[in-house]
Amino acid sequence: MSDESTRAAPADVRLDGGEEAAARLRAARSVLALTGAGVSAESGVPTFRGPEGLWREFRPEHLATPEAFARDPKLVWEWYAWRRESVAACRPNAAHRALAALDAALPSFLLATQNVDGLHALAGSRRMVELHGSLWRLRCTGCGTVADDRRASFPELPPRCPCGALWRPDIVWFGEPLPATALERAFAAAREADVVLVVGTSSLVYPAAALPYTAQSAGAYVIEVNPEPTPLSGHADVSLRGRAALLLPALVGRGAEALP
Ligand code: BV8
Ligand code: ZN
Repeated sequence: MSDESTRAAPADVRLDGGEEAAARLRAARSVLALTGAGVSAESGVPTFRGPEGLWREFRPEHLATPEAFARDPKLVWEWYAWRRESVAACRPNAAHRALAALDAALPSFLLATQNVDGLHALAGSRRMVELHGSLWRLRCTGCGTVADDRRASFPELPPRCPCGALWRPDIVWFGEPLPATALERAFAAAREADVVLVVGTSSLVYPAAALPYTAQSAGAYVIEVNPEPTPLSGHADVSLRGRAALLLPALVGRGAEALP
């Protein structure tokens, strides 16, 4: 993990057109933040669709499905065990901390994350929904028990619940519905938001990717932070090209000092 991502951004970071974004954030009373794998990239967590997104010769889309789990639960669990082990060594970066600062400072705030790595909670985010579940929670395929589990490794793969059935990661796979309460909270926040901050996501996966559009049609100002263009970039009110760990502290810093 590079340590420059853990230091706050220098105050003179150029926001390249983000001055209005910072001003909108300063004036906002209600903010929805939507994050994806890119916000954890500078903590050393591989993104899904980046060059390092491969695991052995597999693509995530081929492993993160109920069909893959039914066909080969051991292979799917080897992927998740590998991800748990690599994420366990990662720490939140300045982007995670900037979002936690926004959470602490704003009257109305929600962070809707697609990430399953748990780094937002570690950084102190409180008003948060995990739209795609968590690497650190298991769900029994037999009795339905859901359990927090941070074991560094399992005695056997695939692991079994005391009832004898297989545990599965409590993660939303492709083709599976998102947790209803989390999704409702996220869309309610989108309808109320003055500003939506979309950070580190390729904006390809639905229904999470629909949130900024819902917010914008309800009058919100949409800010995107991503080093690359995405399908959202042409629709966002401003799309800041850059790394989250550098731009977010600058954006929020200029916003946070005057936040109500
Ligand atoms: C649903 C859990 C309906 C796994 C994930 C055909 C069949 C079935 C469904 C569909 C279908 N066609 C479309 C769909 C819908 C599908 C979908 O949207 N597919 C896409 C691919 C077209 N959606 C679903 O299946 C969803 N469920 O629709 O169910 C339903 C309803 C009722 C009843 C039954 C069914 C479920 C979606 C959730 C899937 N699970 N993850 C796991 O994590 O193990 S999605 C997966 O992609 C991850 O969760 C990830 O969060 C998500 C989005 O990816 P990103 O986070 O954006 O990551 P990515 O690598 O793509 O991009 C990183 C970005 O960061 C890049 O833009 C990069 O430029 C940027 N970046 C890099 N470095 C930085 C940075 N940004 C800032 N700073 C940096 N330093
Ligand atoms: Zn069980």
